[in-house]
Amino acid sequence: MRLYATKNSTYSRRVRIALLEKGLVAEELERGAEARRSPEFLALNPYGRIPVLVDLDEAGGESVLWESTAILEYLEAKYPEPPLVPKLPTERGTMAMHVKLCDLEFAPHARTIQRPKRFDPPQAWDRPSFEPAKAAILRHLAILATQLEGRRYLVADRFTLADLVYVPFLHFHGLLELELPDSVAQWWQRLSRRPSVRATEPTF
Ligand SMILES: N[C@@H](CCC(=O)N[C@@H](CS)C(=O)NCC(=O)O)C(=O)O
Repeated sequence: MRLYATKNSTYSRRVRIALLEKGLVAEELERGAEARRSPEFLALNPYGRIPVLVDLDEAGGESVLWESTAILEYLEAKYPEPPLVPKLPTERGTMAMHVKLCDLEFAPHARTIQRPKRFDPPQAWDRPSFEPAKAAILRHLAILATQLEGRRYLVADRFTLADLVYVPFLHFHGLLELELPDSVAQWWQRLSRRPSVRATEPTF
């Protein structure tokens, strides 16, 4: 199995966490911004984005997958133990809802702020775009806080993909200058203590 990623990529971190949780080892190939524009990489993922996972398919050929949440679902289907997806249909539906909402209501807004703050000099920051992004994040966090009230994890009282997808973005709550609601802060403390989460911390 090969994972095209970088150590500091948020979406790739999701896959790196899932691999560790499942005790799987992939050959990790760093593909920074320039390498992602190469014809070789675009032949793998025409969108030029990481993560990309290459694995053997059922016919003995190679499957190439991109989109972090699709890769997470694939890993679960092919390597179901230990499970990162609950068994009950209602729990699965709830998990899928949270995964989707993370990508619709949290990750893109977090990225609007954290990407330039991490990678660009301050004079290049589009500061006016930060305010609506932060407002959208705060709105979402308030809803998430009610979902987490009295719970240790988002679904099924254990760590699932619903929690995992948030990790790389919540990691930057300090950089985003967010004050986390109590139930979210406690959840984040719990998540950040996991060995898979600690082992994949970005270097900046
Ligand atoms: N929806 C994609 C987003 C992937 C993504 O945006 N990855 C970033 C790195 S964290 C990237 O490759 N950006 C380069 C680009 O968008 O051109 C996923 O979930 O995998």
